[in-house]
Amino acid sequence: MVVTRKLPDSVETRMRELFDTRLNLDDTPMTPAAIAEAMADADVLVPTVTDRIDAHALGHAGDRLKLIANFGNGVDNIDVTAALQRGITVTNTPGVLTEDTADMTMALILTVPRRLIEGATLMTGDKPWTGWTPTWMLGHRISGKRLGIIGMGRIGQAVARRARAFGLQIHYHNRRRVPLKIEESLEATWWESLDQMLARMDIISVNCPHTPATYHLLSARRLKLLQPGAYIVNTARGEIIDENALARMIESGDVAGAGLDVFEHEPAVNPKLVRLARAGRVVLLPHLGSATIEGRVDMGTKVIINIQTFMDGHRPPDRVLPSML
Ligand code: 8YV
Repeated sequence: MVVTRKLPDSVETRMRELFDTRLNLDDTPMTPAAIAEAMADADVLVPTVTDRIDAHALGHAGDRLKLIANFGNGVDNIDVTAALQRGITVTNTPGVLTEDTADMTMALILTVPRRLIEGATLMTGDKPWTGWTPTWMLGHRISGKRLGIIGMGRIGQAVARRARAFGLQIHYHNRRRVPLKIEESLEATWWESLDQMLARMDIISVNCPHTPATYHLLSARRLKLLQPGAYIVNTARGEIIDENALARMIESGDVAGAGLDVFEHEPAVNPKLVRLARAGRVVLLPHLGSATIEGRVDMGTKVIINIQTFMDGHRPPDRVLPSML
């Protein structure tokens, strides 16, 4: 079995105890050639979001490769259809990073309108703080505003629970309406039309997976539907937003600001967004949504359970099925 990146020590130790494991102790990202080589020899591959397991890479898979146990929830780094066609099972790690990702989403929902980063940066800057004034560095109130959640799965619902406690009104767009019981408990309003929802929200939170259907879901056309005072928070995947269009609209004042934890071409960050961040208009984070030691250990445990179950001849619990794509 080949693990492409350094994982928490306890996870690596357990993997070594249970399986014949090749680890990546110095955490150097594997080149496509190194991944191809690993896929040719291994029975199990444990990749992460930083590895591209596309149809070309899968073309190098040896007959032995039967399981790709992704260390991560999103599987947009893997061509799952091509893997399944080759008889390779794909698993992911759902559930264990829900609360951490929702916390980070809520943090951005607070940080952007309340100008936390600008304020914190000022306190450690070259110029001393000149003192409190009644009209200086005013942000916008969270309470009473309308939050539009795109993608009301586990993470979207966890965001909604938090947001309600901050007095936000919950609205959502999802392919399928969620059960009435959940809607009622969150006092959430379903919008069948994403366009109509976008036009009426104060804050948008992106919490859906990246699939061919959600690529640039927030296109230039849809971004234009937003109110000029609206903010966007994205802790899902950069590809869901047309980043260039978003940057242009923030620059021109047609969107108030954004909090982004994910980017279209990670680890590259759009220079326009970096300029806007320096100007205090957007907050950028380096894909920290699930970055807690507890979360990463839980993810590792899920990966191990998926592999062990598969090796024991059973269906692993977190199989990625074509209907999920
Ligand atoms: C993970 C993520 O850390 O699980 C996901 O989908 O986006 C991240 O929070 C990453 O995928 C690890 O592979």
